Amino acid sequence: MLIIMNANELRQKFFEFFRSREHEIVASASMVVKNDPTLMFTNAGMNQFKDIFLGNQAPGITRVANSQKCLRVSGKHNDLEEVGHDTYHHTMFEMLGNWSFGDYFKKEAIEWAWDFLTKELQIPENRLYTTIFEGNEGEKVPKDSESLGYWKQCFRNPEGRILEFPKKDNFWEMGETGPCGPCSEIHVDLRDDAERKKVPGNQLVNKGNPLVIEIWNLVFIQYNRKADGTLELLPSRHVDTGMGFERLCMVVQGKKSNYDTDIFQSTISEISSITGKEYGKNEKWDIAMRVIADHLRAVSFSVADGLLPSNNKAGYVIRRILRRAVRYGCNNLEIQTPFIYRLVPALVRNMGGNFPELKVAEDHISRVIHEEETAFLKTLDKGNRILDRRIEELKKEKKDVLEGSIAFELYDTYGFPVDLTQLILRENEMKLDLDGFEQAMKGQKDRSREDASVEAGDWKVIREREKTVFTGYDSTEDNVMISRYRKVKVKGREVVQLVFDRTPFYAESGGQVGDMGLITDGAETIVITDTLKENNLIIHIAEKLPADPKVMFRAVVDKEKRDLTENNHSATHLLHYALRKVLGDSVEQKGSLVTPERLRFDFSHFTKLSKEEISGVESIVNSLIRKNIKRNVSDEVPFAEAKKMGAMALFGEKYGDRVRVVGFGDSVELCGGTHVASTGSIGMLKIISESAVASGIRRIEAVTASGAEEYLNNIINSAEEIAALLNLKSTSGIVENVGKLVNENSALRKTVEKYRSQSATWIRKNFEQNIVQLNGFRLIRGIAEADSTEILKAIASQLRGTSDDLVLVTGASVEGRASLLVMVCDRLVSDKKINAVTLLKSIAGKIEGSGGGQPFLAIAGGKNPGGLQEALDEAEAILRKF
Ligand code: ALA
Repeated sequence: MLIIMNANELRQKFFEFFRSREHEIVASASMVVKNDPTLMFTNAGMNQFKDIFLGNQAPGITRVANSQKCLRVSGKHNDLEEVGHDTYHHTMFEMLGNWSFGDYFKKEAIEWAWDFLTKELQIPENRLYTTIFEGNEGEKVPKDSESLGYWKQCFRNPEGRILEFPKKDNFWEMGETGPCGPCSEIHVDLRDDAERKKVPGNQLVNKGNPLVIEIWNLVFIQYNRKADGTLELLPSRHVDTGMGFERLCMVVQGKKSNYDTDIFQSTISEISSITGKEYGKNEKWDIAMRVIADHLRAVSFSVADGLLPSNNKAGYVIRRILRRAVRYGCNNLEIQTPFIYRLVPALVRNMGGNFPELKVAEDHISRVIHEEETAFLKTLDKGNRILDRRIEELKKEKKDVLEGSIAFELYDTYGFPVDLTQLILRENEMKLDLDGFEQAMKGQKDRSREDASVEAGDWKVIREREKTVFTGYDSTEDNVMISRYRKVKVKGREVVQLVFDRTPFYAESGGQVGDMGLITDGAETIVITDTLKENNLIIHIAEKLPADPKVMFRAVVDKEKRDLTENNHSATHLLHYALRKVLGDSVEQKGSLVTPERLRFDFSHFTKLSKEEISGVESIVNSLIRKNIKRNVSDEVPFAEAKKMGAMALFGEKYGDRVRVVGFGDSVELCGGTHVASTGSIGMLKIISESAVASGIRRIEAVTASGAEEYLNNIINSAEEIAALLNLKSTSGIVENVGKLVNENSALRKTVEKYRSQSATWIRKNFEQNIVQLNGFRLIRGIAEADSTEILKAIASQLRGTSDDLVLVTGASVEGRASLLVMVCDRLVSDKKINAVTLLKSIAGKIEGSGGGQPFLAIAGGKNPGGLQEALDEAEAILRKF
């Protein structure tokens, strides 16, 4: 008998099972990946252990299990378009996994998986199928007979239960490169008895049947896929398993769809109560509810992990996911107002227990989603209007095909899916130029591929090193040996990446930019333009490869830049501390950038900082600087302990991480960056801007030390220049003096306006002395004595409202140049088709000028005031023909 459990109980059951087999249960790693250029989101439980598999990091413990939050919406594993339309694909999902780092292998992995499913959860054996790798000659990987043997011992009757599949199904790879190996999967058949009698389950394995599905994948990691496509044997053999938690819940809860489990039902019933539409009554509604329930999780967890919707990289991925949910809400559920944010509390109630980060960020997540929804609904509305306008124009032009470029613009800028555009066109009996659209799409894809293209060659290893030793906390120079290098093409430009056995160069991370500098062997000097971190490697970007990479080099960091950066980094910590003192403990760091020139600090806070708050923050920081507080660093603190010390948690810590705690008095932070020895060297901090970056997130930019000095000197110099212009001896009186000038200036403006309007009235009256009567309308024309085109405009505006049968053609010589103005009353524009722009263009040649405007008012400027009279005469001649 199947034992029915809710999701939280089931997760705990899995942990218990592996805990009793000596596994340590570790936390899920962040779903948003930092420091790995090949991956934006965690897409499998094994990601956080990649370096252990590759041998770059020693495992602390050899048996581990957990539940990992994964997102599969980009790169090698991408299920986005499936989500909602079937009942078992997701963007975000939980992967239950157990791992052996060079410890147990196939036998235990298979036996335990079998025991957990059939004994612990009592899933009947006759519903299970397993698969093994059939082997591949090209790859020189043999058939996995070993696993076959173990599975045979599991089943009471193995006949027809163990199936062989090729590389596509049974050789698992993390991405284009990286750890990989043959795998063995467990599939479950959930169809009812009649169906199962008709078609045996083994014919449906790996065939896309929603009720015959894979639930657990056991990967036997033995290889590393290299950039040149070949496999290299790893130093040890590992186990990496992944079980789809949502699918397992479905099985255990006796459901036929993942969305019918308690994981999703709480959100779906919330959607039902908001929309008044019941789940399970209408396929169109159901798809939308599944999409929304799924996407809500993906977006909320990403935001909890520190990501914000934006226009590039990972931020763009979650923006697209959220927009997809909004569109389904609009199209299928007919809700045109933001509502997804209202589902956040239900999600947090359901999942916050196992994922506390969700609970902490609940408010923030709701606000971010609300803001995105609101903005996107506006954009959709704009897109609708653009499409409507173009359809009207096409109708007038008697055309029935919309240009591909417009559909593409709607798609690209307004998030309009092309099938929606097509639907609207069909309703108007029109079609889309689909080829044109696809061409535009392809153009964009090519462009973004070029932008993102990074081609990395394979590493040439000179000396095996587990990890580079970073020596740059204490000094900025060291003797180093190259341990590996490779050539990399970034956007078509070739650079060389160097890894050393030890290095004083700080690699970009935690907001602090990477060091620059040089390496030299005495004969040759190579410039290092940047330093990056990739997994556990510290990579130096060099312009070229040294002639002899095997010798020893003196590595020298650009110390001036490093010192300036350190000032800014330590100041960032003090700023964080001061912000919490002034604004309260709800202030949390949301991001930072520390360069030699300035610092940028993003933090959670909902209102603009007042002038007093800003000065309060500055004054706390500057007094801490003047106290010259000594740096206090503890290295290699286990992650959990550091949190206990009260240091702020960061994003992206991984299992096994040991962290560094940096303190300046009461300011204590987890930080791997480099810092001043004592705060006095920062000199001073000056905030130069405070702004909003997203809902609930503010950004402060500041400068320190010589940067602050320069900033203040610039302001003082400007003040002194103003004082000199005002003939003042010092800057002390400039505020009152400038204030007086501003007031005088506005009074003068008013006087000038009054004078111009009077002058316009006088000139108009003069012109009205000799009005020319033409065919159904009257012409007023004349050259005005005016010192500004504004007077001509004033005459036009006085006349425009007074009657509906007037044309005004007037000009003036203003500071040696000619101005010409044509005004046509609205009725003449529509009835007589007199157009001010056309008329102006035909006479502007006389003043050697050009201009434009609207059908009722057009203005030109020209070089030749002598031609004004001729222009007026010409206008009259033209108008006589109407
Ligand atoms: N890494 C394996 C997977 O993701 C378990 O399927």
